[in-house]
Amino acid sequence: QEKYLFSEIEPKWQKKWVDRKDYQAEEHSDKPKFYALAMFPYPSGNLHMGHVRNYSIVDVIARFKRMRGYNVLHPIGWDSFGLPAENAAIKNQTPPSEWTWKNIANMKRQLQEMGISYDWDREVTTCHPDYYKFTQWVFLEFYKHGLVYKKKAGVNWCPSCATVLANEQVVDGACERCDTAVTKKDLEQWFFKITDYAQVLLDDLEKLPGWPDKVKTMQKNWIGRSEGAEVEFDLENHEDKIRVYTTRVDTIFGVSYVVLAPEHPLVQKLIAGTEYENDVQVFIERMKGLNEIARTSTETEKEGLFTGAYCINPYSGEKVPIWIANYVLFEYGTGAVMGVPAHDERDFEFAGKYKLPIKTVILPEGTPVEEKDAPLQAAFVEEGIMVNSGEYDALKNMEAWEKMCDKAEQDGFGERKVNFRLRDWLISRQRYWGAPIPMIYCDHCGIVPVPQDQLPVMLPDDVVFKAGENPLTTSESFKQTTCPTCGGKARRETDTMDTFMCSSWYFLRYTDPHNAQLPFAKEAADHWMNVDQYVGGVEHAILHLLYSRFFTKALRDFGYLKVDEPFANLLTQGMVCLGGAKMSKSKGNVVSPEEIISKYGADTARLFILFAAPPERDLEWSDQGVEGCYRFLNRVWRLAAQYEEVLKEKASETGANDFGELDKAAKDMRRQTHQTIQRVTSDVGARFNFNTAVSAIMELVNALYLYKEQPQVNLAVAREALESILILLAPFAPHITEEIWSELGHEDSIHSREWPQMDEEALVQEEVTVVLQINGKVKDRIQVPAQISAAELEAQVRQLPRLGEWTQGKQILKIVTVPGKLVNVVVK
Ligand code: ANZ
Ligand code: ZN
Repeated sequence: QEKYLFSEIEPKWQKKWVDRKDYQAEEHSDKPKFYALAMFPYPSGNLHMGHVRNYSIVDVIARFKRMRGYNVLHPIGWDSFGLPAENAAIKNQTPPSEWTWKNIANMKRQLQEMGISYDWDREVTTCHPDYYKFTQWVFLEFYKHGLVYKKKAGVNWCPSCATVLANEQVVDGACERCDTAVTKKDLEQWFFKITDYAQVLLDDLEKLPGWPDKVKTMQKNWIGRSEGAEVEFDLENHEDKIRVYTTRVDTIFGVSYVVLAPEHPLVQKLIAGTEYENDVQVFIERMKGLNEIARTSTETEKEGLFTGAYCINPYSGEKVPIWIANYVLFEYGTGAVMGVPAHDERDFEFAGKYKLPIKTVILPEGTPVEEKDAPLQAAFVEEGIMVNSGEYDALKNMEAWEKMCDKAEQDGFGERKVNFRLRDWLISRQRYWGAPIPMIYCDHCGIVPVPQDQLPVMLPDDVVFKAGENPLTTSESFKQTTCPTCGGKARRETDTMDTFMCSSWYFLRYTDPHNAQLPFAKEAADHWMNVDQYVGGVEHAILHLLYSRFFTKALRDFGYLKVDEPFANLLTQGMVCLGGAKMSKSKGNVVSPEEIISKYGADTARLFILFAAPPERDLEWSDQGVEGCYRFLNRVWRLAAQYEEVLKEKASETGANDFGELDKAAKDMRRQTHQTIQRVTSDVGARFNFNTAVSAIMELVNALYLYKEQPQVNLAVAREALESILILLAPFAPHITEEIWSELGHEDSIHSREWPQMDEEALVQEEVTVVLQINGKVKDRIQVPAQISAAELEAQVRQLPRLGEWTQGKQILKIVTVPGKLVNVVVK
């Protein structure tokens, strides 16, 4: 064929690969396994360039590993529950399922048009009852093991729409629909006890050398382990005590106030019937309107109010005023803190604003003790020597820390305490398009889990979609049920699950996607897990990865699999940008993959996106870059066309390895072929430097074009070069390489070929000329083997017959060698 007609080639091979099931993972195989996984997409409607990048990266890895002799599992599926489908349902009055399945069909077509080597038999779709049945099953399993509980928790509430809002529906603190200020409302909701796994989730980050450090740091900060102490302050004129959590008990002689979170139940007791009651109540109401982020942001002005009550410092016996303030969170620690303005920046600011005393209790080492009461310009937050702290004076503050904790423990007013920032995971959503939580409320029996053999709890169709209501509560057929225990009348839970539940175990389902009894069989999971290479956006670096790790560890503890970490290696790909900004609809700077593919073909799109930047870096879109890749593929096409005829003729005469006598040009050609094999193998296999791998292939193409112009061409060498180009390029541009491969007369798929072996001998550069100097003066030029070492070169020079003549009996002091270049003999 003369012309490179990608629009004919690509669909032809895509169909063959799918029909022949070329990329099916083998159930039983002697080959080592390799599990390559891209984060599965949300079916929003169309693929964007971020998807193209993600899936192209994993496809190169999967294809490469297959050619390297692995039994590769490379699946795909759909993270298909969630809010957009429900919003579309309200807007278009079509069921969320219709919208979702239509999008899946479209995106599946687009994926197939990219020629990604998926095992389509393992496709999973989280909104399909066959899948969410097991999401429910997993929920019940966690429930059985005491890792699920119900409690009251605040949700975003729009007073005007009278509805619960997801975080995404709150824009700058207001309802996205009606712009009313969003408040908090307490509802009974379901939680997963991820905090039981906080320590091990932290510790096991150590087991993940194949993860980017930045992701591990993000996880670590999110888990937020904090070592401190809880200390009790007695209340003046009250039975109750205030327990504070502090990481700096060593500063406790510097406490000038104690602060409670506005929601702290003690606040009501303290103010009841006092002159402070009204003002405090107003303050609390105002705080309820603000979410946690707004309240604790360093940007936010610290605000507080005195409650009129006092407590007693257990170490100093001093009387301490009790305040409430916006920056104290009820959900963290004990919801109460001690304020130490001299040693905490936030407290320093607060004390300045409200004229509270600032008392130094730690001085920098070396500061004269006389300066202990000098006014401070800023909080001193470093380590130092204790002052103004009674019996602890003159100690290093960390020693005082230990002694003070000992005292609290001995006297029973406190103890050492480890806290985590990590909260339990609120999985309840007051939404329709999610997996129904499989729980039943019976007046007799209370909360009854749906027996696992009665799953799935199906989403009903007879629901009304209107803004401001959980559609599930509009379905009587769904709500009314019978109690599995007593058979009496009962009511179904109408909350559905956070979609992160669906995505926390999908990688396990791929190992056994058709299992009707269990989410996956242990043997299947044990065989395929863990995922050898996971690739996705850094936006999932915290929650998705943390929840998936939690699920894997818990399911391991329940006995369902043996690995304890789901993802052995993680690659977080960079963004695709245009004009320096991430491509996004809202910025209007998107390039549609479909357009690029129809104009240049999938191979060009893939090649560009892999060539333009290393996978972890951001990638700047460039039309010229795309053109360049397209031209390169055309060049490969023409190169093959020109060789095809000659090669076909000679193919029978020359055996695969029968190169005969090689002239210099042929040797150079072979050397570059094998250098390229070496380069691409390590760039792709060890470092994911796809861009440099592609450049090396491009250079090899150039070299072969030149070689072709030689008066005498060794066809075995040329063919080896051409076939190497094709095989090395195959993971990047799978269609064109497959087409040329078959045109060359091969019956098998290029993608089932073995990856080429680098031939050490071909790398040998035979002889080079080395300059010989005596005391820096050029005396001669000698021919030596190119690969010669410094020691060998020196030995050879010492044996030169004419050496004595040149040195004229003088003593040789040393011989300086630059292998491949020169030798300098220093004499005296
Ligand atoms: C007194 C003190 C003095 C503190 C000092 C710090 C420095 P991490 O490391 O994040 O655990 N704190 C405790 N509970 C809080 C809550 N519910 N809301 C807001 N702040 C809270 O931080 C622990 C420190 O954060 C604690 O130590 C407490 O302030 C504050 F020189 O106690 B510290
Ligand atoms: Zn019952």
